[in-house]
Formats: sequence, C-alpha cells, structure tokens
Amino acid sequence: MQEKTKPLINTTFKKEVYEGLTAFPKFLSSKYFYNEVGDKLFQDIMAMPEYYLTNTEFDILSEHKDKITSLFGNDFSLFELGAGDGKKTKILLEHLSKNNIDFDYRPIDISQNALEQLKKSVNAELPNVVINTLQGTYFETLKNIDENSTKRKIILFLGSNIGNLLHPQAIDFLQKIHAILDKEDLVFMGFDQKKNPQTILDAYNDKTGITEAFNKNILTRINAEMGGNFNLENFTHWEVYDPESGTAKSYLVSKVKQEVVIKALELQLHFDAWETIHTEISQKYDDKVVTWLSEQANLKIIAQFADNENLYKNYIFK
Ligand code: AVI
Repeated sequence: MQEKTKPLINTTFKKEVYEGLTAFPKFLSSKYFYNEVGDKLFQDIMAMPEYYLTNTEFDILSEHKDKITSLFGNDFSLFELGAGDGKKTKILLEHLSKNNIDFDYRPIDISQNALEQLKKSVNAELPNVVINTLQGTYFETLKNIDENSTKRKIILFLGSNIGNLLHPQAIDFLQKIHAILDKEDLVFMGFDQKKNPQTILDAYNDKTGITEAFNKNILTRINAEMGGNFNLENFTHWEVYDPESGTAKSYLVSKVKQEVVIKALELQLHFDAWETIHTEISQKYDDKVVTWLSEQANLKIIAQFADNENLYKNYIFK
C-alpha cells in the first residue's frame, strides 16, 4: 500500500497555522496580521481617534525628547525592533540629527514592505540620518543585533509592542535583550498602562471595523498563501479586557457551523457555531508589573516618561 505523502509544511507561517488551527481551543499568532494590506490597516488603526496609544507616545516623545536623547548620549547605533512606519521614532531621529549626534539608525521589522517604505521616507525627510534595515522577527534579529554592532547600542521597542507577548514570552525576550547588552547600552521601551477598561475596549473595537479587518487579514493571508477557503463573512471579531490581569484578548468567532479547507496544509477544519480563534493579546501594565518583568531579566529602570493622564509610559532600562 502506498503511503500518503505528507503536505509540505515548509514555512514557519504554515507550521504555526497548522498547529494553531488543529489545537483546542484554536489560535493564530497576531504576528501574521502584517503584510502589505495588514501594514496599511495598522497604519489606519494608529490614525483612529480611539487608538490612543500612538498619539500618547508621540506626545511623550515630543515633550521629553531633550531629556531622552541626552540620556542616549553620543556615538551609538540606534536599533529599533518592530519599527513599522517610524512616525514616532522620527521625532528622536530629527532631534539627534539636529544636535549633530553621531549615530546610525537600524530599524528591524517582520515586514519587508514596511522597511522599504520607512527607508524611503527617512532618506527623503532626514537625509543626514544613516539607515540600514534588517528584516526578521524580534527573536531572530536579536542575534543579528549582537553580531552587527560595533558601537554602543540603544535599543528601541515602541508602541507597546511588548504587549503582544504573554508574560513568560516577554520575560524570555527581555532576558535575550539583556544577554546582548553591554554595560553602557540602553533599552527604551513603551508600555501601555492599565486604565479605564472602556477606553481599552474602544481602542480595540472601533465601530468602523478597521480592527476587525486587521484581525481577519490573517484569514485572507491563509486563503491567498495556503489555498484556504475561509469565508470572512462567517466570522466576527470580538474583544475582551480583563482589568485584573490587564490583558486585552482578540478573537475571531465563527458565526455558523462550518467546514474550512486549507489545501496547502491538507487540512479540513470544522468550526462549531460560536467557536473561537484567539488571535492576539495586548497586555496593559502598571509600574509594579514593569518592575517585576525587568527584574526577571536583570534589567534596571533608570528613567520613565508618562503623559499627563498616565495612559502610557516609556521606560529606559540598563
Ligand atoms: C502592534 N501592537 C502593539 C498593537 C496592539 O495594540 O496590540 C496591534 C493592534 N491590534 C489591534 N490594534 C492594534
């Protein structure tokens, strides 16, 4: 009898989709929201009035750029993990450049498309800034940072991107950062803070449906890249926030009992009506939790900057 050949699960994306959709309960990783369409949707999210994170961090950087960049010092490589469109970072780049600080900018992102756009815009707007991009996930590229740095390192991680990691993953990540830091290196990170739960729910549940489309983009990607036949209309986006743990969770919920096929994975999936796919966590923090996380990684908070309402904070670690 001829043995059935296994499907060719030759990318991490395929492997993780297979794992997540054959698990119970089903899950998918939000890192796969991002391709050309997903990048644009995330930019639209950042421009939404409900998504306070971007404007608040923008205001913190604008207000404290003097103090922040003076702590950065002179002569360093500025690495940025998950750089995206770099809109907020440009406040610092411009200020550093204006003050004749010697540095180079090394943005890292999972999306090659985002990096290309960023390089174009930095070259056009800040021609004096030396920029070298690097494509990859945060974890992959930490090794690269270590191997590619000859100067002192300042590592930026803005946008509360750390919030997309569960605490154990965040600790692992911070420990990996700690492992590549030399004595004079610094880490500058944004952490969205616990606040009125309604404000958080509104930020992840806009009425215009942009966040829903952003979550559903992962299904569109599976359809396009793996021969899936998800009917997007059959799913609805649902957000919950637990004020005790500070965890916002996103789901795609199947509105009907349905079968879905993913050809490249040779997968036939069954969904009961109201069965969920968990797609993202967006963790919210307070000083206690940030201190605890940093202690787990042997990092020390040396400065912090907040907006007037304490909606959001940026911390500098050593
Ligand atoms: C990129 N990341 C920090 C965003 C967040 O707030 O979790 C992604 C996002 N998801 C829905 N809206 C924005």
